Amino acid sequence: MTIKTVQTTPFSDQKPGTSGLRKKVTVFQQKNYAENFLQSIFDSLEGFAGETLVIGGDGRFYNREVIQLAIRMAAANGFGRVLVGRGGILSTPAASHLIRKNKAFGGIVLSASHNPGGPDGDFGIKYNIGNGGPAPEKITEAIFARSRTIDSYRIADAPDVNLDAEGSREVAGMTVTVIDPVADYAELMEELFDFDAIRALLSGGFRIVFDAMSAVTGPYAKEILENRLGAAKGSVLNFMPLPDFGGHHPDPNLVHAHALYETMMGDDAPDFGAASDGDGDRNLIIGKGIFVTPSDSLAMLAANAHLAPGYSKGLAGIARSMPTSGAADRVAEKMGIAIYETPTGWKFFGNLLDAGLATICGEESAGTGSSHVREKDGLWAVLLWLNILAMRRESVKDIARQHWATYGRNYYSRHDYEEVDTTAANDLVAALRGQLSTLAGTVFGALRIRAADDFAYHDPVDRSVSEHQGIRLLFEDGSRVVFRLSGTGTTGATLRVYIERFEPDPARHDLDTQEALADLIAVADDVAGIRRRTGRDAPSVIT
Ligand code: VG1
Ligand code: CO
Repeated sequence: MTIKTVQTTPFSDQKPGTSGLRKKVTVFQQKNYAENFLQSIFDSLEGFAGETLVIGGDGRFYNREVIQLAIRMAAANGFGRVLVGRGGILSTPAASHLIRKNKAFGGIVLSASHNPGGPDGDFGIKYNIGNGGPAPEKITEAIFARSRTIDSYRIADAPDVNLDAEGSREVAGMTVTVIDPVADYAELMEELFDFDAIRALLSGGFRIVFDAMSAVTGPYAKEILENRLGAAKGSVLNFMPLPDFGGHHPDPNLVHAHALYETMMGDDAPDFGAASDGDGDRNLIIGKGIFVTPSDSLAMLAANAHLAPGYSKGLAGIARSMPTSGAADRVAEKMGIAIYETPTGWKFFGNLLDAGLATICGEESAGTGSSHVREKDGLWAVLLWLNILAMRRESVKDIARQHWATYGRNYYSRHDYEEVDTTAANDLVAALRGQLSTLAGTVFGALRIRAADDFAYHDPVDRSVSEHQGIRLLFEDGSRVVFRLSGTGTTGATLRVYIERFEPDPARHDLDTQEALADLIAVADDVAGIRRRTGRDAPSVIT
């Protein structure tokens, strides 16, 4: 078997975003595009000779091709062993677990998460480090720098590996083991949660529905929810991972999981509804007649986590991304534990989890997770909810109401303006930055801006600093508006506007969220000139 060194020329656009490199499939299909990026990853790492690399993806179009490439290139670059999920399938949290469990050097996760798939959809490559989590900025910056000067890549001249047959074989001196993608992950879930209690709940008439959105969580949810926990057959919908996700966006929000929402709001709604995204790290939680915002879900999970065996000793701390609502802060305060506020993206939680400073983490974008892996974990959140419901034997709605009565309610919404002209979006953010020094003290009706800034994060563990992580307008009554541009989109720019208001009075906990936030939404447009600059009358997606 020969190892080839192939000459190449750099691409200028291989800068990893919030979560790896995401581009249109057609971009990845350019000659040497994926090869360059993979080699740039390997060139940015040291000391992996003979080590293990985990490889898997969310099953989207082009997954198998890039897996074959990654295997041949890992062999040529000197890895000793590759673990790959059968069919090329590994959910992001399962990949994180496998890296940790096998003490692998790292992993390559092929996914564009909630972005649409198919020949005209998106594809992505992400590198995870040995702790199982996304590579920190220091490494992603090194990968980008390397991608701009790369002149060759190394690849083994070997035939494709049969990804559909479990077992080990050799590729150019490296062992490739095709493994069951679900087994280890399911075992970990059994360690964390009281499966007997959940089984008892589900056999007592408690009905659930889980929409896998034709994405990677299907096989995991079928095995865990139906086979191991005894949920009624058919509880898991759209469980076959499809290369194009059935033509849908595998994004578990109220727009793309609308059918589930309708079911859960109907007269004969099941007791609990949930969904997950393309790569299985996000979750949507809807109780009978109530949508739980991801920010609220984080707070409610943290407040009740002790009811699950894996968290019975309590939490070391809670971490949330800056745009995520402050609901979790109130729980942390009451528990007397620390709360950490990080930039958007799971990579910033890794240090806190490794250092034992935080146990549960979450993002407003439907991501929740814990120290069990180093990625957010959609099914984990669903199982923690089920464990809590099994212990409390109250409805999701009752649990939410009691939570708000105890801690107050953080009305929260995110408005996304997708595929906006890139220049217009950059100008909008630049203009906001230009106003920062003069906004404090400005009054809009009953609202007065207390402070305005561009969020910077000082990592308490490695002391690294990450700047320009979102423009914040902080109001005197504790309300907030945050603006930032997405780092995961592939067409134009996506402007995200995050709006939050705290309401302590239980008599005012039944308001419509958009109405409760109406004056803040108006201020956001006033200050940023969203309509004027983007030409949009309304957001593309409201979550
Ligand atoms: C979005 C979310 C962010 C999340 C990221 C990756 O990033 O806002 O919270 O961590 O996606 O999630 P951005 O830069 O587009 O706002 V996933 O499930 O797409 O890997
Ligand atoms: Co995802």
